[in-house]
Amino acid sequence: MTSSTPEAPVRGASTTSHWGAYRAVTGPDGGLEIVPHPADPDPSPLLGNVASALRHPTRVARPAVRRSWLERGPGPRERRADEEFVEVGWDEALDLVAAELDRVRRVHGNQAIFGGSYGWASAGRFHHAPGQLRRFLNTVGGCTTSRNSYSLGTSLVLLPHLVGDAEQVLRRASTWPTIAAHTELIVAFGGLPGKNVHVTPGGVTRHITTGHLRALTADIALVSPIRDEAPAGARWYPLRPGTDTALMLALAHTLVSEDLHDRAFLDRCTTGFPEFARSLEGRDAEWAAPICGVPAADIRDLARRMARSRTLLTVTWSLQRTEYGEQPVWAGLALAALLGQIGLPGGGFGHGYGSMGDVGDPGPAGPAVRLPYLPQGRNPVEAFIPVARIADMLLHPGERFDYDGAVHTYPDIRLVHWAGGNPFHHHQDLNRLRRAFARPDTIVVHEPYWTATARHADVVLPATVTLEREDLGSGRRDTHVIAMHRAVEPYGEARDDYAILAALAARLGTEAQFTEGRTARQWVEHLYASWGGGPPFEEFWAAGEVELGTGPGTRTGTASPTRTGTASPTGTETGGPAPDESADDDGTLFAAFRRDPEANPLRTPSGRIELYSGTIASFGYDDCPGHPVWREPSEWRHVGRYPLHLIADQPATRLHSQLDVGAVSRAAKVAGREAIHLHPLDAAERGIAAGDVVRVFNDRGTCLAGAVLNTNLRRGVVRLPTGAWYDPLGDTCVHGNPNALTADRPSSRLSQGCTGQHALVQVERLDGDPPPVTVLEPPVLRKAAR
Ligand SMILES: Nc1nc2c(c(=O)[nH]1)N[C@H]1C(S)=C(S)[C@@H](COP(=O)(O)OP(=O)(O)OC[C@H]3O[C@@H](n4cnc5c(=O)[nH]c(N)nc54)[C@H](O)[C@@H]3O)O[C@H]1N2
Ligand SMILES: Nc1nc2c(c(=O)[nH]1)N[C@H]1C(S)=C(S)[C@@H](COP(=O)(O)OP(=O)(O)OC[C@H]3O[C@@H](n4cnc5c(=O)[nH]c(N)nc54)[C@H](O)[C@@H]3O)O[C@H]1N2
Ligand SMILES: [Mo]
Repeated sequence: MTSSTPEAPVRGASTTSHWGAYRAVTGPDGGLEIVPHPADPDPSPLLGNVASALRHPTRVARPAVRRSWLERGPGPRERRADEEFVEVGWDEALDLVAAELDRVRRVHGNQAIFGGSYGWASAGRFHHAPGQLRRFLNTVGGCTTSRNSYSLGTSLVLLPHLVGDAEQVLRRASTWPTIAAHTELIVAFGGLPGKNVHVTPGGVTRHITTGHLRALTADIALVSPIRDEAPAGARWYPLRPGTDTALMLALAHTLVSEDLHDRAFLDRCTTGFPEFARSLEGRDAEWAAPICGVPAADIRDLARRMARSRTLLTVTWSLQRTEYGEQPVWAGLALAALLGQIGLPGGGFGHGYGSMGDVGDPGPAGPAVRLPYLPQGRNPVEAFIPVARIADMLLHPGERFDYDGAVHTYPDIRLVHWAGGNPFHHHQDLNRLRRAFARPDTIVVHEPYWTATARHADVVLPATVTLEREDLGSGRRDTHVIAMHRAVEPYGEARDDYAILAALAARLGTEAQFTEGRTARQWVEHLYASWGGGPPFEEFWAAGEVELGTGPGTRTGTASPTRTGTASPTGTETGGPAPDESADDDGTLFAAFRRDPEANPLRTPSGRIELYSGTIASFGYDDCPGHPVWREPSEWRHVGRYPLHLIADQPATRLHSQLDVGAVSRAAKVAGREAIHLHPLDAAERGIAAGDVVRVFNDRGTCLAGAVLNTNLRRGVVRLPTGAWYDPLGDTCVHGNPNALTADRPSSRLSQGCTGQHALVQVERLDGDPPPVTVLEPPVLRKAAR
């Protein structure tokens, strides 16, 4: 990576990514150099993965078909990651996939096709792979889809019941400048992890969050089992993982028993305080202290400080990615309501500060931009799953499941079509997912890389990466719309997802409907024109960007630039089609509600914040009753045999599993495996030294990792981030993917969200030679004999 100054504009291809805008220039040695956008005050270290991964041998060069599928045809089968693949020509691959799509829809109906295709894919409004795939599948009769995200699967179901709208809490809370001006105390459940804020779905040109985090003057109570990356001067409350709700209830108990709660606010703006207050009986600081490992005196003291200060209570998204993940969000909201500061600048409740770069980012001056996206068409199939129920669905066709007050049935899936995601990274209990992937007749994957998902597919279609195609890109609070130029030729025979799907559509008779007669470039021009926010396209393209709020005609205060297409509830956490994003920020919706709750009611049954929800209570779910409760995680029954709490959080060195073969990600590996952090005393007890290869295991599986000793962990807690490319040898991932260990257990019957953040494990030193990592090489590939 080299740097640049605004005075000396860099030529080369402009582009953007989920971790920032940059240019690709040809360096003196003819290689590609990645230069951060000159306006970016704090470019992401993840840019260092791009050039090294671009031509890595694990790129998929040609269409490839699993040998057993090619020879014996579609059908359930064990799909081994180490089976041989046969490389075929594009025409043959496309004929095979089109014929199989056609067979499945004719014989079993379109609901037998799973096109949920969850995943972050790449930035770019047009070439967003899951959106492309769903548009295509909708032209051929539709498919079973998925709802919500792995990011926020629990909160997106819960919050509408409590405040009427998840967006209200997620994106319209106080901005960092407002926090700097007003907040005296930040109580950060889950911390404010700086490692996460370089990422915003769809892109970001100016990374400002790290700067704001460094400049914070408020007192910070860091409530987390991990102290890494805490802002300087934060006071650490090293609680036991999964016990935040107990701590919050005890804080609430202290406020109520010492009469520090804001009765006027509770009367005017909330419903259910009496029920909530009753449920706090016996939930005092002495009760919570042994559960969460925070002394009772500290709990009382913190509650009192919260009551005397302008307090922002924030909960990271990680806390809801757990069993009973509703509870810390609901209890946190209720606790903030007791303080009576919801709707005041710099006070109240926040969700996701430090989880994503755009939370708290004021964005461009003036209203946020509504960007165009590719219309998805209409899906006539009604079957869906909450996104993290993928393995359940494949293993249990016809079985019923609860979700948000209704009962649904899992469809019988025969064909899985995935583009832009890596379920063998993102899903839990990967040994179970392997059994689930044995059930369908056919699995088709579009991928630039030989990821574990590609290696578990039947047909792998090589996709281009961003630098090999043209697009336009911008994120939710971005200050720029970036012209994404093509910098290099496609790798091998890789094609754009759009071209792949257009060719499939041609074989199935829907090409005109899918393409509307446009080339990829014409679509990019069309989307740009329908946005209507910048100078003429040619000017935009030559300049490489439009800066929002400065150029003529940008963000005409008049009306929002038109969006193309219909809003879709999926994909917004992944840079996909976004619902309406109006420009309210700085808590203005809550501010208006607080000023006059009768005139500006919330979209809840009571019009107010629901500390008790009659609706949720009426569902009768044992695992999510009508008010927040502390529940011991069911995983804890294994604590005798598996005494260590594993935290499987987001990796600092890449985005999920993306570009794990890149230089920054590789440089952080220990003995070629993902690094696991252990407290030195926990390591010493097990005879583990820094740099050792260790076995991390429980009843579900095992993975190998490289030991790092870290005193910033609570004792008994180990941290192994997600995203090492899954490399199975039996039930062991030799490369360090923590989803070999996590449970495929939903948050609750209400939301059915992902719970991958936590698991209990044991760790021991691996003696002898560790088995080699194989995922840095492509699988065994044969040329088709003809
Ligand atoms: N244990 C545990 N598991 C977790 C989490 C956790 O906290 N703990 N977090 C979860 C969360 S929040 C998330 S969001 C998920 C993330 O899960 P994913 O979004 O599935 O992860 P990515 O690695 O980003 O996968 C994107 C894939 O798309 C491919 N790709 C990129 N561009 C293109 C393209 O243009 N076309 C095609 N066809 N493919 C492309 C990439 O190579 C990559 O393999 O993981 C979840 N998993
Ligand atoms: N570099 C990088 N940034 C990313 C991503 C990435 O892959 N790489 N992914 C992006 C995506 S898709 C998402 S959804 C967000 C996710 O944002 P989050 O879900 O908030 O992020 P995580 O890193 O999984 O977890 C944040 C922190 O929560 C704390 N924590 C874990 N368990 C507990 C607990 O029980 N109690 C308390 N109090 N604290 C706990 C740990 O300190 C952990 O580091 O991150 C985004 N940012
Ligand atoms: Mo996420």
